[in-house]
Amino acid sequence: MSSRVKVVVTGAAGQIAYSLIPRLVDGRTFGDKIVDLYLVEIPQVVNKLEGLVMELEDSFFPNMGDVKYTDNFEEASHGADWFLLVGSIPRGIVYEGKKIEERSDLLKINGGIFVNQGEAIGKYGKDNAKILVVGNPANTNALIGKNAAGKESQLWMAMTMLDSSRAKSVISKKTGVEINKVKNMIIWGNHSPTMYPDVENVLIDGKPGSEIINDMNWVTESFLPTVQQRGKAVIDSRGASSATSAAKAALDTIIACENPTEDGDSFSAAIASDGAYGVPEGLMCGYPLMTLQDGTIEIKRDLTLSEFAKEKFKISIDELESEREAVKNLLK
Ligand code: NAX
Repeated sequence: MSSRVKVVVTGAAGQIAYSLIPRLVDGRTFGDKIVDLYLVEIPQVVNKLEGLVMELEDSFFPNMGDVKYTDNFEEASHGADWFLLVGSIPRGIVYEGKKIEERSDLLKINGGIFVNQGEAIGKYGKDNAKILVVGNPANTNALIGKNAAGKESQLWMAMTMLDSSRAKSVISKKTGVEINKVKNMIIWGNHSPTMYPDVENVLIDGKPGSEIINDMNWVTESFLPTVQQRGKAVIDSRGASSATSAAKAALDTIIACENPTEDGDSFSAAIASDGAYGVPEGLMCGYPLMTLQDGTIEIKRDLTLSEFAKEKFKISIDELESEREAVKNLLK
């Protein structure tokens, strides 16, 4: 019999979740494991999940196990292997009469949610649970959650895979190399416009970007702003934030964690710094990660950053530090 995996998804009635949840049980993300789902929403909309569950039942997913929904996160968290924390208030919506555009507003509104969810994950999640925070501001929400959970054996991550996929797409278009031959696409720092997508250590058909891309004007005037501002560009066009691409990135993060990383490659996510690459300890920082054969996830440590890269990376580290300062009352 196949083994089982229990996955908790918050924000389950939201737009990312609508694209994400069916693909958790389609037999691809978790291979042949049976996937039990526990879907979580706020009380005002939790009943909408009945309809989503109907659709899942009607979709013929042989790998789908038990599906439950609730507005009680604690109840959902018991024995879970994976937590996909998508639920939060996105940029651009009107909340209590104010349009939420600023990161500082997002930090305040969303931070509180992650204290409660973190405590429940620490108490009731599996000891080796993996937690992927998608809801923005993702890095600092993850910092708050990890701190509240207080369990080092659990792995807290914030999603930067979407930024990495966006950067791969831009590089593929620029160089004419197929997107699946663009590897080791690292996002250093924060999932915010200060992120630094590493155009030098990326491997383009096996060769480093520092050899292939000899066009610093393109890097500074086109590549960096395109990747850093892509989320805003999607919002401006759709009137809603990235959804299907964000869902795909969450699935790709799970797949990257569940399977060994190929030699030379890495995947992007933010995890707690242990001081690697000079980042202050504890900050949830975007790093190049590798999944080893035994399933351990580690920071890839053998990369060199140019002075240009260090300068860009520092801007994002400084932002992460100021966000940590802004939520210090939520960090016990
Ligand atoms: P939606 O507004 O469509 O859905 C969010 C859902 O979360 C809502 O249904 C809401 O009721 C629910 N929710 C709020 N608080 C909750 C709580 N405490 N427990 C459970 N559910 C809760 O937003 P959507 O477009 O799905 O985006 C979700 C989050 O992802 C936003 O914060 C957004 O900014 C963030 N994003 C993160 C990305 C990343 O790369 N890390 C990219 C895409 C996206 O911008």
